[in-house]
Amino acid sequence: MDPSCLKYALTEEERAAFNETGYLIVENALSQEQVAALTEETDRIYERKVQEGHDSKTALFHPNFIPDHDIFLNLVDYEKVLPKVWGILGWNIYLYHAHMIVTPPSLQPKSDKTFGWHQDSGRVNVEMETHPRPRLSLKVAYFLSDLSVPDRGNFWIVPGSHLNDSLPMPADRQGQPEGATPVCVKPGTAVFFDRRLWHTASPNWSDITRKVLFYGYGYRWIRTKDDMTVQSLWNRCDPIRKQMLGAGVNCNGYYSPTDADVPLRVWLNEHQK
Ligand SMILES: O=C(O)CCC(=O)C(=O)O
Repeated sequence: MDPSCLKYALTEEERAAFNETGYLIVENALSQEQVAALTEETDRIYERKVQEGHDSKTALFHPNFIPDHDIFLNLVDYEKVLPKVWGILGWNIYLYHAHMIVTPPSLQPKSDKTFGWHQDSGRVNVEMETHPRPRLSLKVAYFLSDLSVPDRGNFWIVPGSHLNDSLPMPADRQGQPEGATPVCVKPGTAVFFDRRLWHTASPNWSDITRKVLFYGYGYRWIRTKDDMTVQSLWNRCDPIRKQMLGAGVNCNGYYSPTDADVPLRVWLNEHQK
C-alpha cells in the first residue's frame, strides 16, 4: 500500500456516523473512468451469463467475481476504501465474500409488497447468543449505474437498525418497515454498511439496468461465504492484498496472527501515527 492512502483514513465524524447509523456514503469513490471500465467488464460478464443460460429478465447474482478481471481485483485494497474498512474493523481482516448484482428492468407493475429485509450472515444471527449482535463484517457496495432516484432497484436500508435483533414487518406484508428508505446515489458512490443493518434489494421499476459490486470484509477467522477461488492470484499480489485474499501462514494464525499472517498490522505500525 502506498502511504498516501492514509489521507482517506476513516475520520472521527465518519466513525461516529457509521456507529450511529450503521452505514456511510462516500460519493465519487470511483472516477467516471473507473465506473465506465467496471461497467464494461460487468456487462461482459452479464452477457456471458445470459449466453450460458441466465434468464435476462431476472437479476444476476454473481458471487466470487474477483478472479474474473484485474479491474475487480484492484478494488480489493482500493486506497479510497480499505483505510476506512480497517478504521472500522481493525487489521485482522480479509475479503470473505464478494458479489456482483445486475438487476434488469423488472417489466412488472409497481407493487407495495414488502421487500426481502434481512441482516447479513444467516445462521450467525441465530447461533450467536449475544445482544446486540456482533458487527463481525461489513460490505462496501460500489454503485455503477445511476440510482440517484428511487424505483431503479435501489438498495434499501433502515438507518440505525443495526443494533436491533428484529425488524417489525407490516402485518399484511404490504409496504416497508418503519424508517425504511431507498439509498439514492450516483454512479461511483461507495456505500459502507454494517452487516447487522437491516437492508434489502428492491425491484427495478425503471428502464435502467442496475449494476452494483459488493465487497464484504470480515475477520480472518470467519469462513468465506463464496467459493473465493482467489488463491491463484496470490503470487502477483503485494502482501496486504494477499492478506485481503485470505492468505496466511497456518490456521492458528487466523486466531493468533503473527506478523507474517497480517502484513496490514505491520504496515500500520510502520505508517500510522
Ligand atoms: O442488491 C441489493 O441492493 C442488496 C444486496 C444485499 O442484500 C446484500 O448484499 O446482502
